[in-house]
Amino acid sequence: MPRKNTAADPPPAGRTLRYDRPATDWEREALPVGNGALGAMVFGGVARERLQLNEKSLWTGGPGSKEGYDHGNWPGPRPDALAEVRRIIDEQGAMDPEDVARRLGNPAYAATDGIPGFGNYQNFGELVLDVPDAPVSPVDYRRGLDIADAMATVTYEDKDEDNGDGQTRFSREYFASHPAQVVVGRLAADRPGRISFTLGFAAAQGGTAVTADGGRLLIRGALADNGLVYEGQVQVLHRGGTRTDDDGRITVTGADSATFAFSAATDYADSHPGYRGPDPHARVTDAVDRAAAQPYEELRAAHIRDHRALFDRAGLDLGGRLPDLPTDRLLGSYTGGDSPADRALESLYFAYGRYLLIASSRPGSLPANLQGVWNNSNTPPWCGDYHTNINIQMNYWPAEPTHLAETAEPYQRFVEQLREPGRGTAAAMFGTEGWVVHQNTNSFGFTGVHDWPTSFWMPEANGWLAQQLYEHYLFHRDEDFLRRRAYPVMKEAARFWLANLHTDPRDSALVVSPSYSPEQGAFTAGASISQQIVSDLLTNTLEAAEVLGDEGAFGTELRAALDALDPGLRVGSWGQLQEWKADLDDPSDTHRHASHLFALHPGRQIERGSAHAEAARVSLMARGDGGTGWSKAWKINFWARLGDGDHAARMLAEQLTSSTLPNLWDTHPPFQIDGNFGATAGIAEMLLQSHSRDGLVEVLPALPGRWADAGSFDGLRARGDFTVGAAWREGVATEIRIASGSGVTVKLRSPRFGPRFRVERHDGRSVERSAGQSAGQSAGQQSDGRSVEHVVRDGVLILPTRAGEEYRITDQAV
Ligand code: FUC
Repeated sequence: MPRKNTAADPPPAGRTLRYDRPATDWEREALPVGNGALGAMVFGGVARERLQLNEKSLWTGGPGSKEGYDHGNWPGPRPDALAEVRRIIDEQGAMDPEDVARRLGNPAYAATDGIPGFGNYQNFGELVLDVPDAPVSPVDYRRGLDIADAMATVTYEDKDEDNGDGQTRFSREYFASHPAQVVVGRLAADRPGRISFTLGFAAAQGGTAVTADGGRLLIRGALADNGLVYEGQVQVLHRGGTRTDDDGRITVTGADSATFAFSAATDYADSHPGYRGPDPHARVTDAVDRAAAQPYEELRAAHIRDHRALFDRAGLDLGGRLPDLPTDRLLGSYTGGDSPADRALESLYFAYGRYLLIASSRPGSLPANLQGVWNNSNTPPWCGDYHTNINIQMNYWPAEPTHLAETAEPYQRFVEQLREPGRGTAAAMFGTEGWVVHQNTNSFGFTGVHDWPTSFWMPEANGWLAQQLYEHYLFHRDEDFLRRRAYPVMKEAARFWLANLHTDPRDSALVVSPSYSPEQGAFTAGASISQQIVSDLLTNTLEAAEVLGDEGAFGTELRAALDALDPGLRVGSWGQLQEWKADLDDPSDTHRHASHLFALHPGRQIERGSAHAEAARVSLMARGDGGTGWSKAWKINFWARLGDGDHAARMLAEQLTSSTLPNLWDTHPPFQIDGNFGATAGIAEMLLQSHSRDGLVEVLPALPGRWADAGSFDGLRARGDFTVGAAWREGVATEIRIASGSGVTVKLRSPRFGPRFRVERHDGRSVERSAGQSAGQSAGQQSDGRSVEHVVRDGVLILPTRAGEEYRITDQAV
C-alpha cells in the first residue's frame, strides 16, 4: 500500500487533530491510540516522551480479590425482602431510595470509598523515552493524530548550532496495530546518527519487575488485590548506532532510526466463574517476536489497511474546511455557527468518534468501558467500569449506523457472558429463572448490587443491553446471528421479566416493581423507563421468535404479557411525557438523565408526529440544554428523532463548546468517552434514521438550517441491510444512493426530496422516471417497460431492491 503520508510530511488537515506543543495533561491534551485490547496516550515531549499504557483486562476485584467476591449477590437469602418492598410500594405508592437500599442493597459492596471486590480498571504503566541533548526550544514543533491512518505523530527541528545538529528534522510516529497486537513507535531523523534515547518503564503497580535483555524489556507482576498476572514486553530495534541494556532500561545511541514494539496481556479470561485463562507470557512473547521480525513499513502498512477497512466505510462532509490551526484553537473559537471552520470541526468530531470506537473496541478483548481503553489511574472515576443505565449502551450507539458493526462484537460477547452470573443473581435475589444485571458491572460478571441508594437498582438493564444485539440483526438481517447469539440473550432476559412483572393493584397492569428512574426521585412501581425497556424487550423478543419460528407457547406468553403491560407512555398535567406512572414530574427538574424518553431513543415506541412525541418535546424543553457530556449527546439523538435538526445542532454545539476537551475527548466532567460516542451516533441520526416500526428509511430527517446549503454523507447504515449515501444543496437532496445488502424492499422517505426525482440502478441504466412524491401514487417503469420498479405513495418511495445492487435517486430540478 502506498504511504499516504509520513511523519516528516504531516497529514492533511480535515482528518487530523494537531497541536503545536507537547501534551502536559493526560486528560486534556495527550492523544489516544488503541487497538481495543491495548491503549496508549501519547504526550509528544521532546526531551522526555511518555506513552501511558493500558491493557483492558487489567482489573482489580473479582474472584481472588482480597475483599472476597460473589458477583454482588446478597450474602444470604432474603426470602421476603422483595415481596415486602413491592407490598410497601403497592400500599404507599413510593419508597425512599435509602429505605430500599437498606432492604435490597448489598452492604458487602458498600459504596463508601469505591466498591470493595468490584474492583477498578487499572493503569498498566508508562513507557518513558529520555532523549539526551534534546533541543530546549524545538522549531516547528507539531504533534498530531491522523484519525484516517490511526497514527500519532510528532515532528520538530533542532536548529541549535551549539550541539552541532544544524537543521535536523526529527519525526516520531506511534500506532496501535490490531492485526499485530502491538503498540509501535518509531523515531527517525533526516540526518544519520541523530537518534539517541533511553527507554524505560514507569510501573503503575507495586511489585512490577522490569528487566532488560537483548533490547527487550520484560515487565511482569501480579496485582496485589486479586493475583491477576500481567506481562508486557517491549522490543527495541535500531538502524545504525548502538544499543545497550542496563538495569531495566534500553539505551540507543547514534542510530539513524529506531523502532519499538510493545505488547501486553493478563491471565484474565471472560469466563465464569474463575475469570482466569493461561499465563500471558507466550502470547506477549509471540506478538512482540512477530512484530520485531516484520519490516517496519509492512507492520505500518498492515495497520493502516486494517484501520482504513473500517474507517473509510463512512464519511461526512459538511462543506467546511479546517483552517491550518491547532485543534485546541479551533475548538476554542468554535461557536456552533455555519462558518466553514465550525462545520469542518463538526465533521472531524464525527469522524473522531468513529476513530475512538475502532481504537477502543475490537474483537478479542473487553468492550469499551467508561474511558474506552484509556486510563491513567488505579482508582479511576466510577471504577472505569461498565455502567448499564446509559453509558455502555451509548458507547455502542454509533457501531451499527456508522458502519462499524465489528466494533460491537466485544459488547455482544460481554452481554452474552453476563448470562451465566446473571442467572445466578436472578435465582439468588429474585428466586426466578432468567438472567439479570443491575446498574454497574465489571469485567468479572458483577450482576448483583451494591448499596448506593440512587444507583444500585436497575434490573431492566438486561433488556436495554439485549436491545443492541437485536439491532445488529435488524441492521444486517443475519438470521444466524439472531439464532445463535441475540435470541438466547433476549429470550432469557424476557423469561426473567415474565417471571418478575408485578400486577399493579391499582389498575391490574403489569409493572416493574420496585422501579427506579435513573438517578432521581423515589422508588415506585412502573417508572416509565422500566416499562418502556421491558416493552421494547418483549416486543423485540416476540419479533425474533416469529422470525425464527419459535413462537409456540412462549409467543403466547409474550403476547399476553405485552397486552397486560403498562407501556410507560403517559402525557402528564403540563403536557410532558411522564417520568413516573403517577404525575410527579416537576417542570423545573433539569436532571441529566432523561430516562423516560427511552421510548423516543434508543427505543422505537414513540413515532415522530405523535402525541407522545409532542409530550417528549415538552419534557425535553423543560429539561433544558444543559447536562453532563453524555446527557447532551443523548439530547442530540432525542432532537434528531423528533425531526428538529436545529435543536439537535444546538446540542452538538453545547457538546463542543462546554463538554469537550482540547483533545476532543468528551468530559462529563471528568473525561468519559460515552459522550463522544453518543454525539457521533446523534449526528448520524440527524442524517439517516430507520427505526420506525413500519420500516421507513428516512434520509436527512433532521438536517439543521446551518448545514442546509450543501453537504454530503456516505456509507451510513440503515436497518434492513442498506448502506446509504446522500448529497444535498440548498436544503434539497440532490442525490441519494442506497445499496441493498439483502434485497428487501426499501421504503424511503425524506423531507428533503425535491418535487421531481429520478430512480436509477447504480450502473446508470435508467430504471424509471418519476413524477415525484406529491402525486399521491405514481409508478415508475423500467426503461424497457417490463416491470413496475417503484411506487411513490404519500411521499414514501417504495422500491423493491436486489441484493448487491445500488440505486441512485437524483433530483431532477437541480
Ligand atoms: C451514570 C450517570 C453519571 C455518570 C456515571 C458514570 O450513573 O448518572 O452521570 O455518567 O453513570
